[in-house]
Formats: sequence, C-alpha cells, structure tokens
Amino acid sequence: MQRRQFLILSASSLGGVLLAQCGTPKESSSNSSSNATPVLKSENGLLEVDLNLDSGTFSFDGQQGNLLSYNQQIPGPRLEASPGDTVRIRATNFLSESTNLHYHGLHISPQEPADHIFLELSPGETYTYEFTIPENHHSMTAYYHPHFHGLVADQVFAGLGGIFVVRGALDEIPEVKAAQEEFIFLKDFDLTGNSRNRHSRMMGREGSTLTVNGEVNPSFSIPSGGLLRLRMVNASNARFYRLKLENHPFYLIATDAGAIASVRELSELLLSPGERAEVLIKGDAESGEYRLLNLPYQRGGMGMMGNGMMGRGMMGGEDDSPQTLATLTYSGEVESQPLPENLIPVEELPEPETVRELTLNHGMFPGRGMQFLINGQAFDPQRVDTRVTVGTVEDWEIRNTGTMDHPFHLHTNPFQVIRRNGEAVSNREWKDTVLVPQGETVRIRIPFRQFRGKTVYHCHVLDHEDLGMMGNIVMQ
Ligand SMILES: [Cu+2]
Repeated sequence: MQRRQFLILSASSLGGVLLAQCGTPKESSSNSSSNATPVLKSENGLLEVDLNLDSGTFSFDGQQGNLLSYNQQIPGPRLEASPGDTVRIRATNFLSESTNLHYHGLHISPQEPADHIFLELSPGETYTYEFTIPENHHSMTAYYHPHFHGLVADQVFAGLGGIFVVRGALDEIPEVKAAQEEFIFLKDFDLTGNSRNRHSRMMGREGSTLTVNGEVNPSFSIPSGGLLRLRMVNASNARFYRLKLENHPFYLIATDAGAIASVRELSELLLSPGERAEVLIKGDAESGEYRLLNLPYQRGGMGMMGNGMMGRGMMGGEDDSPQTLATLTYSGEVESQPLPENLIPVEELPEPETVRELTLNHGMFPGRGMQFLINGQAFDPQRVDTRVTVGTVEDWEIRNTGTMDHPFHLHTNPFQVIRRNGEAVSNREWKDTVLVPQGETVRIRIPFRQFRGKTVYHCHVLDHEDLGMMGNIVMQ
C-alpha cells in the first residue's frame, strides 16, 4: 500500500495527471491524520527509495503557498532502516536550481555515493546515493534535508526535509516498544513568500505558519494509563522551540544521536534547529485536551539592536504568548504501562588527544555585507579549516562571542557535551547539534571513527550557514 502510493506520487512528479485519477491528495491538509506521512521501510536488508524534488502548491489551514517537496509530500516520506542495512536513494531534481541530500545524524561515509554534501545535483539530473548503516549504529531519529551551500536555507524553509529512523536496540526495550509511537516534525512556513530579504536572512527566517508533520495543530491521543513515545525533530530553518506539554512532564529517552542511559524527567525541552529528542509521555492526567506549547524564547539579535530584539515578537509579528503546536487527547484505557528502568549506556569517552577552539560571531565584510564567521572567517569551499585523524578523540571549545544564539552541527561523527561555561556537564548524551547561546562557551568531545573524507561543521540556523558560518573538516 505504501509502496503503491509512493509509485503513484513519483509518477505524478513527471506528468501531474495521475493525481486526479487516483484521488491521492497532493495538498497537505489540516484534517489528515498524523499518519499521513508515507513510510518507506527497508526489506531484507535493503531500503530502496525514489525521491523526486519538486515544487508545488500546498495549503495549510486555508492558506496557500508555493513550496518545495520530496515526492509531492511535506514532510517528505519517512525512511526507516536498521543497522547493517543498505540504503539506496535515487534522487531526481525537478527543481529549477541545484540541490543535494544530507543525512543529518547518520554515522556514514561523507564520500560519494553516501553523505557527500559537496555534490551538485543540477536541474534535471538523477543521482543514486548508496550507503550501509554500520552494524553498531545507534538507534536514532535522524533527519534528511538538502545541503547545497548557498541555497540550504531557501530550500529547507520552502519545505524540503524528512525523517530518517534507524531502528535498533532502543526500540527493543520492552517498555519503549510498548509505547505508542508518534512523530513531531516541527516546521514553520512563510506562505506569503515575502521574507527573503537581507535583514531577515541575517536574523534567520521564521514563518508564522507553524506545522507538525505538515499539519496545523494536529491531535494525538493517549490511552489512560498508557505511554506515548514522541520522536521530535526541529526541521525549521531558524525557529527555536521551547516545548511544554500541559499537565504532562517529558520523560527524555534519547537526544539527537541516540538513547541516554536512563529516563530523565523534564518540565520543558528546548530544541534549536537540527536538534532532536525522544520523550515518553505518561497518560496519567484527567481525561481532556492538553496543548503542546511553544513557549517564548529570545535567541538574540544583531548587535546594534541589542539582545532580545529578535525574539518571536520581532520576527513573525506575533506576541510573546505561547503558541499551540499540537493537542493531546485521551482515548480509551489500558493497564498502567511503566517507564523503562534503564535504557542504553552512553560510553565515557577517553581524554582528548587534541583540543581546538572555535569562535562564532558575525561581522561586516567590504563588498559582501554581513557575514557569519567561525574563527573570524566566512566559509571558503577551497580552504580546509580542520584536519583530524580517524581513531582519535578531540575536544572542541566553541565560544559564541556574538549576540545571537548559534546551534553548532558537526557532520558524520556524534559527540558529547563535556562542559558549559567551564562547568562539567553530568548528563552524558550523544549529540550532533549543540546550542551555543550568545556569550556562552560549550566544550564538546568528539570521537572520530571509521570514516575518512571531507565534510563540514556549521551553524544550523541555516541562513547563517549560507551566509558563511561553516568550516571544512578533513578526516584522514
Ligand atoms: Cu547561527
């Protein structure tokens, strides 16, 4: 069924005539269920997928916009594979501009034909990505999106992105397995198309239409006594989400790049762009409706305007009251489901062989205007900024001397946050994106393992990446 829908959608990219005949809705709508996202799973160790990149008209809550999509779906199809599986993705570019694919979070080769983000997939071209997920790969909620430098923010903001799940040991823990699974793919849109100007790009563009899985305020249900597992992805260009579920704490079970050792209770959870988290929700409240809220958060502003000037109120013309993202309802009743006692141990990394310092900031450059910088330099595709040796461990001290928050993302290898502002971090977690707030310093510890080649690290406010906040790294 899923395969059939997928084929019809692929064909529709080429001709556009089959849609009306088969009745498959092209437009995402607010009344479809959260399961509307097509799911493509590996079979017999192989995940084989066609991804067609195309533009089209989509509507949310009665408002229309011209957006970009994979296989005419926003979000793109959810891809699922397991450690040891081979993944083959045939990507065809029906857009009028170049693009490519990045498999954010996956520990796979950065070289062709795998997670090669320097590849240019020109209009009209097809490229087949192929890689094997290592046998020892973490279970995780990963995220695919375009990574063609200079157009990344435009293309992600216009709709390109999807979830890539690696199912493994975490999914086999009985209490986790028993929980009902839902996905929270957080994405904001500017349906007016008016936001692409120099100033908003410097801030990092936010849209006033907030969606979860391509829907405005979808509902999720939980049985009384039951457990709900939410896999949450911040797939937005620049918007931060400070999440809170009314009357229900989050029980954190996984961060970006894998499970944590034991459940941790949180009253709220901040996800900056590119970050993911998995939480359990206990169905132990009174039957009723509870809002998943996005609370106000100030992520800074350009220096001359002072801090705090680019909070949500400035960006989207919204006030600073909480925004409703989704609604939790109660349905049915089950015997009380317990939280898991233990999850997956997170190894303690050895002391680093090398310590580096990276400073994040922005500055004016003659002829180029405002650029976003790492160690005083804007991205240069010809320059190698960092050379590391596979098999070693490094600490990177990342200092944000600017006036805007920057979520720092490293490709290929996950890391652990060791210190914040000089203080040891006690919770060991696998991360691939870490928020470095304005004026703060974060130290991460990275084991460079297995894969050689060239890739990048960058700010995941994607406008900042396109405006220069990215560096090349060669792993040799
Ligand atoms: Cu940034």
